[in-house]
Amino acid sequence: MTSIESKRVQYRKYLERAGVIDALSKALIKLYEEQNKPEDAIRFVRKFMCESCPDDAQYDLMKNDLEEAKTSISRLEQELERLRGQIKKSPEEYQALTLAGYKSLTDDEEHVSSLLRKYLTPELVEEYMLITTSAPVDAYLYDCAVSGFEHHDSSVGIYAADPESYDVFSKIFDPIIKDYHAQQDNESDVLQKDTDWGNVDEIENLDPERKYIISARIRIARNIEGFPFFPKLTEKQFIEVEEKVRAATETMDGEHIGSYLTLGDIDAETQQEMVKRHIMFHRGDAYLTTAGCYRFWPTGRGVYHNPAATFLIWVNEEDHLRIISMAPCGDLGDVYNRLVNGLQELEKTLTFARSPRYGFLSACPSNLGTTLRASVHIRLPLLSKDNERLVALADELQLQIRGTGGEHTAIEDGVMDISNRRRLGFTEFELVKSLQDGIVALINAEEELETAGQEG
Ligand code: ADP
Ligand code: CIR
Repeated sequence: MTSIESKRVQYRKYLERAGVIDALSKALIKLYEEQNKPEDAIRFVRKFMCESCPDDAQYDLMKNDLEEAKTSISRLEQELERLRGQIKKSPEEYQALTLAGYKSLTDDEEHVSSLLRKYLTPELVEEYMLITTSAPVDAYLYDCAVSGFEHHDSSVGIYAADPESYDVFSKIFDPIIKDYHAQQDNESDVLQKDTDWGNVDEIENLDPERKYIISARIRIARNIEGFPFFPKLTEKQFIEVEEKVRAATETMDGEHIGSYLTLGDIDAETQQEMVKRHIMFHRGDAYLTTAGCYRFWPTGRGVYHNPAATFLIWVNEEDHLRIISMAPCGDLGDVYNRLVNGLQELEKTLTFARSPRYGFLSACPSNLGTTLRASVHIRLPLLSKDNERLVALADELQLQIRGTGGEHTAIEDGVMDISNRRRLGFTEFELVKSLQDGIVALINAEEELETAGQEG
């Protein structure tokens, strides 16, 4: 007997000894004898074999228990956050955490690509680890860098805990910002141009035949002046920000008219469904978790949107506001126009944090300046098979490629999210136009591959 055959025999004997063959046979005989064969045969077999399986009523009870347990966990988590917030770390603790975080980052020889690692020197750690931004926020370098200290695979690795962090810790933020936004040789005091939405009519429908583009979206980030960013927002401030945004949406007009939904009122299933439709954000990004973004969740979080879900405002996701315009096609012009009008309405009542050097301020340095990310979800099956060419083209065109589930998700079935990589150093119009030109170039490249395939 070969060794495989002998293993088979041994396995069969084991199944017989354990009563598995007998139990399965009985279930199959029972199914055979059933006059009305059930639609779900597997459920029938499972039920027959499982003596202590719950009946439907027990199952409903267990489901309710689970829901209650989840609510209770969420309440306890909030309570824990509140209590944690009351424990103030001493300067010595901050110092020890900063030194340990920096050591772990620099000891890691495998993950070396974050901008935090590239620019944070022992001298800067020494200079900054014990100073803070103004009271009552009192943000330390550690509050900004904790995410990068823990996640060595970060691309940036640092968030500003409040607007002042950019100035107080400028020797670490400034080179990171210049590097990320390709401004290395810019010696000017002003890195961001004045806001310019340009001639909206020059932005067009990029795929009128709906062959490649599934949807288009432009978002900008805004933070309300006078409040810290998410790492240092208090529970009360999360609520205040939400209230300010909700009040500002009351004057919305025309296609911007919608309603505000606070996250606490949305059940988990509906929320999941809204995330899938790209209407709502979810909790769970590992980098943001470490940076403290989900403290007091779901307090102060929510979304405003019109019935068509083409104009939306996310409240307290990563920034205080993410203002979003979308369309289920390639009409970038329509999307752009709606975004500009919606923002201008909000600006009548809200004042947003802006720095003379960096433009509009966001928690993540990658979003500074215009804070604008224009993206299309696009199907490029041939180009996506030639990853090297796709990446080279994207680099040349200053485009970023993500999965369609959002940042840090994978590309599936040749469908990807392509957006402008840079947000600072250019006007809003220049960036949207650059995405438009980039997408036209990618579609041309895909068409060339289609033609080559037909000819070859
Ligand atoms: P952002 O930083 O722009 O908010 P994410 O990559 O985290 O970016 O995406 C947030 C959400 O927006 C995700 O649900 C993502 O699928 C959705 N999204 C991004 N671009 C588009 C697009 N062009 N069409 C539809 N949904 C989009
Ligand atoms: C990181 O550093 O990787 C995360 N904190 C996210 C950075 C922003 N996103 C990006 O560069 N694509």
